[in-house]
Amino acid sequence: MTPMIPPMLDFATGRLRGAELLEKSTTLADLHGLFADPAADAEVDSQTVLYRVAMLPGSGVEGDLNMGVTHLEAGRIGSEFFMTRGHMHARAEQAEYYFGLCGTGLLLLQDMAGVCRLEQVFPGSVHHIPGHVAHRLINTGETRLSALAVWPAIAGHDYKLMAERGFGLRILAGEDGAPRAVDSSMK
Ligand code: PAN
Ligand code: ZN
Repeated sequence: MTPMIPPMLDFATGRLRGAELLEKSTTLADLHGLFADPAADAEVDSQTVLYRVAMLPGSGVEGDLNMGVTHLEAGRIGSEFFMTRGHMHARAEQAEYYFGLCGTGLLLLQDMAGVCRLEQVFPGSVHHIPGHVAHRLINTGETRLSALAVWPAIAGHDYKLMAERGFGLRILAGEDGAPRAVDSSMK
């Protein structure tokens, strides 16, 4: 019997290979209204791809797991660093793991009470995202940020909840370009 060659993940670059991947790109236009500065948003080509997710096709059945790699580009809209849309799981109790592969950034976590915390993302970082916690990746570095995610196939994505509530923190570049967390209600 010849052992099969499974799909492969290059941990240095986040590149997934060897399977028919599902790929989704998210452009600035898809994230319309998410960034704090509409004038800065309007200055950037709306078709700019901010991030891509490459996923192994999952069966979707209860008990199965999905895995995907998010590649989030480096850049800013005004002073605000590129970020993912962010979501709560549709089955909110379902947890997830993120693993930093390359680049540097932050994982913004927000619970149902609106309490936020940040974790540093870097090659080798491990992030447990409990159930009932919304999550968003932010690239604060100068190169692409790639992170592996593993989550239950039944979790689903609820984007509406966080579109309505908003995340309580924004990550902006200071005068020196270094990231700082700012209360979203402050201008
Ligand atoms: C990730 C995210 C991915 C893209 O795979 O879906 O980083 O972020 P948005 O889904 O918020 O656009 C995950 O958390 N899956 O559950
Ligand atoms: Zn998730």
